[in-house]
Amino acid sequence: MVATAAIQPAEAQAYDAIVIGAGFSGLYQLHKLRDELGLRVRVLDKAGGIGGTWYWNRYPGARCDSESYYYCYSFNKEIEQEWEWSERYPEHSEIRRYFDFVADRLDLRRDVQLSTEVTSARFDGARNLWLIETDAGERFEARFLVTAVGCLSTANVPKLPGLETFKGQWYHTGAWPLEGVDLAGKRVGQIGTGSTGIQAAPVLAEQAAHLTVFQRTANYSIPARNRPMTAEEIREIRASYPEIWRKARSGPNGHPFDIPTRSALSVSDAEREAIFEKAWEGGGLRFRASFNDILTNPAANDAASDFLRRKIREVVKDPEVAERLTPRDHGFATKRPPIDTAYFETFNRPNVLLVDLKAEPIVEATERGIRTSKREYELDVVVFATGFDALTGPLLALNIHGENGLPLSTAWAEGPRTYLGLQTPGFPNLFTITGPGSPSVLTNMPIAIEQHVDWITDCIRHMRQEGLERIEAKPDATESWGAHVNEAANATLLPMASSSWYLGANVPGKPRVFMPYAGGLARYAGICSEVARDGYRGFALR
Ligand code: NA7
Repeated sequence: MVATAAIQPAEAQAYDAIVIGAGFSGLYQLHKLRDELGLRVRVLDKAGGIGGTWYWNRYPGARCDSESYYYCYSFNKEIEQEWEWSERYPEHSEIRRYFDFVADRLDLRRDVQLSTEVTSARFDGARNLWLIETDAGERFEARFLVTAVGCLSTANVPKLPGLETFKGQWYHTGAWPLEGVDLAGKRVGQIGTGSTGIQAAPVLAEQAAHLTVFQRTANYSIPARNRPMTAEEIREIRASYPEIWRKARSGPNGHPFDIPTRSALSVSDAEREAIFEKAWEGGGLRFRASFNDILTNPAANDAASDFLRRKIREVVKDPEVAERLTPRDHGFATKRPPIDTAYFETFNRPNVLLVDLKAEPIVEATERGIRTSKREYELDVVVFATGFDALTGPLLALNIHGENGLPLSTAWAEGPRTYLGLQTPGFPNLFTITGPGSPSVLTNMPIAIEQHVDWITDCIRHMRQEGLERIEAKPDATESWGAHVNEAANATLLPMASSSWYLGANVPGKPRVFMPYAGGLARYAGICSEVARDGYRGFALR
C-alpha cells in the first residue's frame, strides 16, 4: 500500500512586519522599520515594479496634480537635494524614475517582493500574529501588518451590459498596458471626466483619429500651466526646503501654499475678480487657496464657481458645447478639483465630440461601440476614465480577517469605521497608512504618508521598548473619531457634492459615508501626536 501524503501548506516565513504595497507609503515604511528599528520586514506588491499608483497609471497625459518639488519625500536631505524634477508637474514616468532613485539610494529592493498578490490576511489572537497568504501559495507570519495600498488603486469599471461583445479593445486608465496603446487612426471613446479624464482627453484627441468624450457630470478645471523647471527655480527650491516642508506640514492640505486670511466676500467684486484672474493665470491647485472660505462659505464658493463657468464659455467656441461642459450641480472643489492642459480647448477640435450622458445615458456596449438612449457610437477603443473604488476598495480587496475571523467587509458593512484612519477595532496590530478617516486624499499625499509612517514607526518602537505584543483601537474611541470625521466634513461644503467619490457615490451599492478627514492635516497630525503622548489614548495595548 502506498501512503499518499496530504499536501502540506508552505511553511510560513516569519517577519516582524509585512507591508503591503511598494509605493510612497510602503517604501518609506520599509525604510523606517528596517533601517531605524532594525526589524525584519517584507514588502509585498502585486505589481511588477515599485511605484504604487504610478506603476499602474500610465494612461496618455498621466501626471501628478501636486507640483513636483513637493510631491516627493521630505525625510532625506540627500534625496531632496540631489533629485532634479524636469517639469512643474511630474509625468508618470518621471515619478517612477524618482522611485528607482530612492529605492537604490536606500537599498530597498532586496526586501521588496514584486508580482506577489496578497490573497488573505488573518489575525491569530492566540499568538498575536498576522498570517498572510499570497497568490503563489506562500505564507508569511508577522506581528505587524501595515497596509500601504493607496487610496485610489482599485479600478471602478462600470458594469456595462454587452461589454463582452465589443470587438474593439477597452482599458481602464488605472491599469494601462505597460507597453502603451497605439491609438493612431483609431476612433476612441472616453467615459469619465474626472481628474483622469480631464488629463487624458487632450492627449487622446491628439493621438487618435477621433475622440468621443462621454460625460456624466460636467466638471470644473483649472489650467495646470505646466512648464519645464528652470535652473534658477531648482536652486531656489533646494535652498528653501526647510521652509517648504514647514509650510506643507502646517497647512490644511499638505501643500506649501500661503493660505490667505481674507474671505472672498471681504473684497469688492472687482478685487475678487482680479484675485481669481491672477490665480487662474498662475494655474494649478493653488486656485483653491485664493481665499480662505471657498470650501466653507456657499457665497464664496458660488463666486469661484461662477468665475470658472465663465472661463469655460470664453474658451469653448460652440455655445451649446460650452453649456454642456458647464457644471451646475455642484460647487467648485466640492469634488476633487482637476487641473488640465488644454482640456476645454480640446472641444474646439474638429475630431472631438462631447456626449452628454445626462441627456442620453449609455444603454449598452455593442460589437461596434457604445449605444446611448439616442444612438450608437462606433469605436475601436473604449477608455474607462471612471475612477476608483476609493479608500476602502483596496483594503477590502485584501480579504482581511481580524480577531475571531471577523471579516473587514463585515466590520465596515455600513462604511469604514476607524480610529484616526490608522486602526479598526477587532483588527489588532493592523495599521492602514492613509486609511479612511485620515486626511489622505484631501492632501498632497507624500506629506500625509510621512506623517502616518512616522507615527506607526514610533508606535511600534514604543511597543517593542515596553515589551507589548498587541495594539488595538477601542470601540468607543472609534465611535467618537467617526463622529468627529462627520463633524469636520459637515463644517465644509464637501459633503454637498452628491456624486463625489469622497462619499463613495461613484460605486453602485457602496455605503454613502464621507470617508476622508476634512479637519486639516496640521490639526490631524496634532491630534495623532497628542494621542501618542497620552499613552496611546483610545488604543488598548498589552
Ligand atoms: P473620478 O474623479 O472618480 O472620475 C470618474 C469619472 O467617471 C467621473 O466623471 C464619473 O462621473 C465618471 N463615471 C464613473 N462611472 C461612470 C459610469 N458608470 N458611466 C459614466 N461615467 C461614469 O476618477 P479619476 O480617475 O478621474 O480621478 C480619481 C483621482 O485620481 C483624482 O481625484 C486624483 O486624486 C487622482 P460622475 O462624476 O461620477 O458622474
